Amino acid sequence: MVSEKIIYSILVVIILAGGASVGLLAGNAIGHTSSSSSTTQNIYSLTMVVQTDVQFNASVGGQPAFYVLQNGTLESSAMIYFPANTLIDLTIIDYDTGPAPLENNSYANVSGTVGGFEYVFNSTDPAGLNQSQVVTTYFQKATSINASNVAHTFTIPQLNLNLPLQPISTTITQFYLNQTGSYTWQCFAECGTGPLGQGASMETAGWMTGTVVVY
Ligand SMILES: [Cu+2]
Repeated sequence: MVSEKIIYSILVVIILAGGASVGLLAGNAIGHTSSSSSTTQNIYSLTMVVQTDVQFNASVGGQPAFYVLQNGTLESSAMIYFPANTLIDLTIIDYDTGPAPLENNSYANVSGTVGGFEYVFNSTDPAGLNQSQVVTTYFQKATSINASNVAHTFTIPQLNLNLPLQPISTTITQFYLNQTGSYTWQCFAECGTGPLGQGASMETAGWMTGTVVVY
């Protein structure tokens, strides 16, 4: 038990360190592109993390899950809150290593973001890249991801928001949600159990689906 606890603590530290450095990087990259604007704008920033092999239950075993990184901890994604009519800066760190088949290939396309693209940092693996390598080589502006290389999506169908996520990647997006209310968010990569991959995590709130509240 003691060693498990230590390993868990180390994992949390790695996740938090990774999140912080990527956040700084994103701030720089996006700050530079918008520096010509002189108006001050409220930005709501949120970081989410996809962890893999989280124990679902004894019969299912490990499943991937989305978490919200808040107050220094990974919290449930069953309810996610976003302010309406505010620029939302959402970073999603995906530690999952492999792709999953898409329910429909259109989920490989980015939609609902400012400019219709997302920034993809194509290695969340802490492999000792220096900052200049990261910025010049690994940051990509993408309007879609190769459909065979999507690990998960963060999708709010009713609000036309679709963010495809590559394996072992960090994705940075900016968007507005201009309609208050409660909406379902869902992953549309078939990453769950069963013949269609739509069981377990895919149908359980706080794993690969949940509610988004726009207030
Ligand atoms: Cu998924």
